[in-house]
Amino acid sequence: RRRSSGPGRRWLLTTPIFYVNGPPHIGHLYSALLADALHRHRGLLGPGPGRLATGTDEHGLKIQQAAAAAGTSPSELCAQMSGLFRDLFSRADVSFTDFIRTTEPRHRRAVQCFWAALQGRGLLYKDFYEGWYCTPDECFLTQAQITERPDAQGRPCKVSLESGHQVYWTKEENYMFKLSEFQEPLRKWLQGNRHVISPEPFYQVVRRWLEEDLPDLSVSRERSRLQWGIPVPGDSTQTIYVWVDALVNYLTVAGYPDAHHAWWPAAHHVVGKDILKFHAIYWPALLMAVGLDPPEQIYVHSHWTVHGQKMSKSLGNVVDPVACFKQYTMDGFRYFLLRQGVPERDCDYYEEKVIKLVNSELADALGGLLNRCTASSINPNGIYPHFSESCFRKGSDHMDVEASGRALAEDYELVASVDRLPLQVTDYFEHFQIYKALESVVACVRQTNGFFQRHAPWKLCRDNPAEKCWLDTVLHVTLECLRIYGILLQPVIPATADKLLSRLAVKPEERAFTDLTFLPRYHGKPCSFEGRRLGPDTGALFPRLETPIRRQMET
Ligand code: MET
Repeated sequence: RRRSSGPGRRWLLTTPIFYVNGPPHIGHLYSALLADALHRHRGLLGPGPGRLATGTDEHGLKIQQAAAAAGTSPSELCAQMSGLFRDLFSRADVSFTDFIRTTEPRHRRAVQCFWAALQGRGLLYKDFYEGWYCTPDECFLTQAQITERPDAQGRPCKVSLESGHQVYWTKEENYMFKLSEFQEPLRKWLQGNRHVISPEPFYQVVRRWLEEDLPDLSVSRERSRLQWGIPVPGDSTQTIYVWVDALVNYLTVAGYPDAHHAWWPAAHHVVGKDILKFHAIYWPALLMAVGLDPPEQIYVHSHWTVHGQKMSKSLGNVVDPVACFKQYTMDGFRYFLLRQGVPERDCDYYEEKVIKLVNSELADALGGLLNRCTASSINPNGIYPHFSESCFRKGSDHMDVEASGRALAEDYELVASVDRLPLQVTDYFEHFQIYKALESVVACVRQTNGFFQRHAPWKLCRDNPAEKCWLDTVLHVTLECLRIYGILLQPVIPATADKLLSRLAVKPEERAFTDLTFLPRYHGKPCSFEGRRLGPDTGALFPRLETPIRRQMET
């Protein structure tokens, strides 16, 4: 079992840096949220040192053309679009510690140093490159990777098999990187690191790619065709290929070329499956080429469809994340994407699905539970009441009703589930299965609601000492469950978790994973919460989302 986190381990988590030829959509947001949740989760396991970097990929033909089409300069287009990404991620509470733009001087310097290192090791040579190039994907394709399809006018045209985007024949003098020399080292690296790419099916995909031919890679373009990029040091007729430029951003944020040693190779990259080859083949090869270690971890996710269709400008179904925050709240939408997003496969977004999920799990199950155990009718003093061992007996034969106190077998099962939950959640996060972590939290929330319902504390009488004892214990256990859920949910729904924990009077310094000991009194330890006054009531934890009127009228 790998352990990619844990106290004392450094991590440099990264998202892809995003192309600025268009505004951000939910796919970009999803990448950033996955990385954010991992970053926050590790921060809760123990204090750093950890970083989370994101940013924008601003060079290349595609941006040059987008700017020309918009009648603006590339630098203006980049500044404007990069600002949109940055705003979105700030608004989404993505806890990035660095936001890199590839047009920054620190990056230009890193790329030029990196290039010089490649050249110094004799791994670049000039040659006539001839082949297919796909501008929207910014990549070179082999004959086997293209197919023919009619264009809008019905004329036959060549397109990429994978993306369907048009390709065109290029023939020019370029610098080539001796990628072919790295086929064996890459195979060895993967063989020795079965967990380096997760989920597992993507690891297998990369292994298969490495069984095929690995030709050398063109790493520059003629400056006459591509001006918007970093010039090749010492050769003003050539511009560095945008993917080499982009990948080096991970070193730039680590402090390359002077100060990256503390952070490299603690790199953990979150990437979409469409850019897997760049991250799992080209990037490790480039790193090996300059004598650096490949990344420690590559987390791969799939894409979002909308009503079963691919998002595309031409279909007009691109989902604007800012509108989603307005409609579902920030935490509501964060929760939806991370709870429904399964990295192995494409997932589908539609409005009703978000509303249903968020209402049932956040508003009803979690919010309802908090409401029930803090209601003044049931908890008139507004405190964290006492736990009584005579009601829940540790180590008793739970099937023996007499010896087990008032608690039933199902109640002991609840305690066992919540005891197990923190480790389970951490394990799921470490295996990049955040959706499963959330699923297991929700299962416990439902179990706790069952517990509350089963014992109907509203029917117990405070004036009867035995009943009061049991009533307090039921409330104590429920509040303890909520405290655990609040702590565990912080990486995914930070604002809601904060609201929940504040209502439970859990202080900011009591919210790390080291504070997760559940129900200490049951385990024979002191509980610092007993008798504590609850925090102020600031209204429903998560207000139910309304189905939009538009939809109501349609149905
Ligand atoms: N700009 C690329 C994309 O958006 C990612 C580059 S990550 C080094 O697909």
